[in-house]
Amino acid sequence: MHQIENFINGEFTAARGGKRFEKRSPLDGQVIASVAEAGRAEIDAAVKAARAALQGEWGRLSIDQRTELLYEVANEITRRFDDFVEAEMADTGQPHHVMTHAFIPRGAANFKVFADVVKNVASESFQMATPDGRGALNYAIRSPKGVIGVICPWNAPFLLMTWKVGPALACGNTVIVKPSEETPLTATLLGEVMNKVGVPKGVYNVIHGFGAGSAGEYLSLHQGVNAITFTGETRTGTAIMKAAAEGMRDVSFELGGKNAGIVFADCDFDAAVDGIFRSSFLNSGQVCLGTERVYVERPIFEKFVQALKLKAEAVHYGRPEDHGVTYGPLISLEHQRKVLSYYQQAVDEGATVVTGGGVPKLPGDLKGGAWVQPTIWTGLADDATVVREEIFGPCCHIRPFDTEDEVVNLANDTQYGLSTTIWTQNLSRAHRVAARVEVGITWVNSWFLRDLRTPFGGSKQSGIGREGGVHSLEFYTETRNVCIKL
Ligand code: NAD
Ligand code: 6OD
Repeated sequence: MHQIENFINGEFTAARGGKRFEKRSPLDGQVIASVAEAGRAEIDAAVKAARAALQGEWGRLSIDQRTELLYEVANEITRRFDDFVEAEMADTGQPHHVMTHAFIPRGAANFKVFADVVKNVASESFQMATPDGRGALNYAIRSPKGVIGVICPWNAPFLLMTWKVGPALACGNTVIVKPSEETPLTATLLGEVMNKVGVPKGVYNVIHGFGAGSAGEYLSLHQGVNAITFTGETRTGTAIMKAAAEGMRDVSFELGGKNAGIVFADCDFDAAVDGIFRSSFLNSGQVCLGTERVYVERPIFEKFVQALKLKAEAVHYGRPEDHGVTYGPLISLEHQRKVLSYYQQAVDEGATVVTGGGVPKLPGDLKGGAWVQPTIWTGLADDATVVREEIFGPCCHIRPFDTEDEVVNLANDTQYGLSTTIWTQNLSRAHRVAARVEVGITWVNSWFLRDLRTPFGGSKQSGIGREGGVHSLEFYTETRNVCIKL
């Protein structure tokens, strides 16, 4: 069993008073780690260390020295690739190939790409006329914001945490990471990497615990934290925003979604089925960008539903490391209960269950895990609960549509605005519809294809701000103008 400690000022430390909590495997419900729960004393210590690091060696590094260190972090993650894969599989139960092809390599990329961004993005400059004819010159400089609180979810823990920590450190800040209580392992392992490559003490800190009345709340309320970047539920974002209002601290939020997939009859049919299968069921549907509402143009509706059903019924359940496993459990029994309650509600509201709708029959100790079947519904009204609320599970409702205007209105009929995936071979239509859907990210004939230089974030209740490329610099630095009278 893992003993997971907080990582403060370069050291792994237990919580004062020895408070700990258990981390259970989503595969079978067995306890796999004992985790130190940080209290106010640990948050104080982490903030103190992070503030001291800003004034110390870290704060004095040149951009080249800092970015070289971040390259080393990325290289060491790659050297310890298998350790990260194993830790993330233990925490989430998701299949090996999801870790090796997507989630862990992205962790390394998040350090390299943002090291490159800070080296290559110029700042603005304006010459201006003045009445004396001599003029003035304005130029902008960027300074780190200070100590950044990074509050993370459990669904792609390493990818999502490093997506914030990479740019924050590249910009010269120090960080205090609060991983989800469900996924403490990879953030802790990253502490070993930081020490190994010589990142100064106090630059990267990790405190474990829960949200309200625990480490998450204490961190977001702490006045020594200059800004908070958060990924998680919209409701939690509201609580963190209230905390950040105290002291007028900046926030960057990546929140929930109820994303639409739009499939036109002129799509490449097989590619569209594969694409919607991934967007609805990858990571057992626990991807914020995932598709829980699918709209299919009427002429191909029945054929599409049947094709997606076949794929959903062909998943291979099992332990992540077992050969041929393509599908994992939900993160926890608590989340399983939530998703199953939506499965019941869909039936209560009159859904046709095309496939799934329950718990798969699995052998041996997997019976104790947080498994649910990939589930497809049709026949629900547009105001049905499972069509409106984010479920964050492996499920989608598929509804036919007849016109472009109709489907745009349906897609936009939600409080959320994170992402859309559109499937069509008509290029004009792709551009037209992409411009009309009210989301932060639209994919055409693809899904979750990421270029880290592009703006990423949500509209409406799916987020505040954009990160990615130069947009990350906007959040992680303070831009200052210098005006020189000539
Ligand atoms: P969550 O909001 O329950 O928890 C996220 C983090 O916030 C955890 O570390 C938790 O301990 C902490 N937290 C909870 N209450 C808090 C409080 N009052 N103060 C401070 N911290 C608190 O989210 P989750 O269940 O871990 O993740 C799933 C959610 O995340 C889904 O809604 C999903 O859509 C969203 N998500 C969004 C994106 C995006 O990019 N938009 C990406 C991934 C996940
Ligand atoms: O790819 C990313 O940078 C990102 N933030 C992905 C979010 C996935 C949500 O589950």
